[in-house]
Amino acid sequence: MPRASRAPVKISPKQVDAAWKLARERYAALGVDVDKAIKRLKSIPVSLHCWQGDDVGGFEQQGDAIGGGLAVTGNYPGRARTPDELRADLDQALALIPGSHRLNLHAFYGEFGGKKVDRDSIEPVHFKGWIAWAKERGVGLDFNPTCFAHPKAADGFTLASADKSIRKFWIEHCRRSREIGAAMGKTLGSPCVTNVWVPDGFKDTPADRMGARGRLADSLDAVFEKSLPAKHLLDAVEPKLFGIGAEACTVGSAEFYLGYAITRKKLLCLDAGHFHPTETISDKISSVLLYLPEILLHVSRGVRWDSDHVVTFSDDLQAIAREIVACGDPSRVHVGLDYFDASINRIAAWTIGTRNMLKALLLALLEPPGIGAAEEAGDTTTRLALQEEAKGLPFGAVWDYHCEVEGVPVGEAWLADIRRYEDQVTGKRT
Ligand code: RNT
Ligand code: ZN
Repeated sequence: MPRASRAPVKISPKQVDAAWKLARERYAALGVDVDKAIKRLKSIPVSLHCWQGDDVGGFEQQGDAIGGGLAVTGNYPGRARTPDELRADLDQALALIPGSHRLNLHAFYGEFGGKKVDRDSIEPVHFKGWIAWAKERGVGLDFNPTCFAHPKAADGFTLASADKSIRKFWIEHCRRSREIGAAMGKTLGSPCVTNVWVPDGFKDTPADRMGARGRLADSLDAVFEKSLPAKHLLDAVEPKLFGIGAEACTVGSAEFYLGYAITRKKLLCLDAGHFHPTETISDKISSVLLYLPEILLHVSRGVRWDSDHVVTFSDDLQAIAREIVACGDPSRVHVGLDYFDASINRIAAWTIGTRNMLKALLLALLEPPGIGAAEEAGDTTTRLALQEEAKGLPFGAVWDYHCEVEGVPVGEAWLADIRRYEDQVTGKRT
């Protein structure tokens, strides 16, 4: 793989400290307590999605196409091929990200010891390696049933299938996934957000949308029949606009799941790539938090047909982070990432996206209170002026200081670690 020949620029602790001191004063003048902002940032975990590490492959070794309207493009070397490789890669990424975070697992990442364990037979024991890894690191786990990449999902339908035996199979898979989530939450002492996303949808105009949606609602009710303690498990459901091969109608649409989540008291998962191109999830957060105590985010980046590009420090991301903070209690919003790019170093993809998420949260936590005060006074001119001036404030100096204190590389220096790991580990994988 081609590499730029430059060595990453290192910033000395002295430089970091000098810039931080000036930044702190500049923010203080605007009424912003920078130390408090950093303290709050440290209390917000981001759930890293395991599937960036192996192109949504999983460890069943069945060779089923990914399906479900999902597509991963790129062939950068070094994909994790085993649970141990994936865990080592995650350790490398986590070492470059300040704070303590979570890991979001999919059911087909279980450790099945070379045996064929079908999705309707998975058990907590298949995840004991992951639970031990998480426990050792003080990392919380989140979970997802995997309702794709399977012969019984090959026609694009799972919980909403017209075939009762197919529905039964996926109901059992999702029920077991909840039990696994609850076991993870119990062992780790932190609730496991278990998110149900199904790909079900029609390529072309359906004759009977209502029938499919009724079946999905009934299947979900069967999945959630057993009540499990909220201190171990939080159920979430995830809508989508369309997927490849499901362009005309996705059964689990935004309206479907908004109604479902509110009536069944589930978390709604807002994925940033699952709406119309001009729609943003930032604007939805405050609305859904009026009706639901907690929500889940899949922070992603939609680009044309794809909903899963690496998260960049975009206006969209900044707006999402701002709304998480502005709602008053960020603990009501569970922040997960959801993207997969196989065209660049996968550990860099995790690192870039997670660091961006945290940077955006920090920026939000540093918002000058004058902006809100101007709005309260009805002075929209001052609001806009302050919003725009805030964009030039030295938040990067605060971020660098945070990285320095947390013992992770400052600035682009993390890239050197990934290159070293690439030379020694991922680059040697075939
Ligand atoms: C698919 C959904 C879903 C998946 C993961 C792998 O469009 O976003 O969350 O990306 O479960
Ligand atoms: Zn998602």
